[in-house]
Amino acid sequence: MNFTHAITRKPAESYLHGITTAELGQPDLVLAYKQHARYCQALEQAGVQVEILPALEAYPDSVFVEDTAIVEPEFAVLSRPGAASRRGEAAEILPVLEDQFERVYQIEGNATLDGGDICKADDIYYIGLSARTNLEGAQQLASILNYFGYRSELIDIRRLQGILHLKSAVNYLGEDTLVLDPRLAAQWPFHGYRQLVVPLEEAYAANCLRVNEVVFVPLGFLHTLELVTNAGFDALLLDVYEYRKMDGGLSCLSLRW
Ligand code: CIR
Repeated sequence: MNFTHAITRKPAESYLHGITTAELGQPDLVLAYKQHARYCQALEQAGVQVEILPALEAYPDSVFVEDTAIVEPEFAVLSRPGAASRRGEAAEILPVLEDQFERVYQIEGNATLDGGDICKADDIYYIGLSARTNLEGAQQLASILNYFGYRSELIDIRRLQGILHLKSAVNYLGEDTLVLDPRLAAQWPFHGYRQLVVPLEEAYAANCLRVNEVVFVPLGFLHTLELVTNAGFDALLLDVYEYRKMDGGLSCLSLRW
């Protein structure tokens, strides 16, 4: 879980018109910019070099840059976002990936895949099948990962109400520990891990993010904060409420490797 680099993208003014199911009202752009700047600063303070890409007005959801790729130090995979309004975000990030990575693969054809559905735990990749990631997308990614020696497991979340991406509900913190939504806790293959199960009313906070020595925890979820700190992690609280309004969370705002 050691990251030296990250990519983020500034929110566009069109962010207000992104996709959402949250029913938390319109984001406040000024606060969104502030929270984004603080997030980038927190990555830097955790020891990561951050490249901040310019806003893309044509793509309201483009601040959620995690969905456009899967990155490892030795390669990157360009995704093919499941939401039609987001598909063009992939082409926008391709030159950036080509600049940073020696090998860049692409999800192709009718396959769809959002980076938010990909949860890495040491040498295993859990790939969510969701409303955004289809079987073909998952299989294309699994075969690229396999070439590089990673195992993959598919996790079907299509029946879980209100869970957009796999990482909306489960995240790996290192030290064999998952933070997860109670609805995923019983699911194979998550049994074998030390589980920090957030209460259902704090389901949003299952999207915590480990960056080097620190675990980013969304502000406002006391029980989750306690779970993370009691498990021995150093937690850093970050306010991402303006991103929650558009169904996004801590992991969605960056690509890390
Ligand atoms: C969307 O619906 O695509 C955006 N409004 C939210 C994307 C959140 N991304 C993520 O969980 N990786």
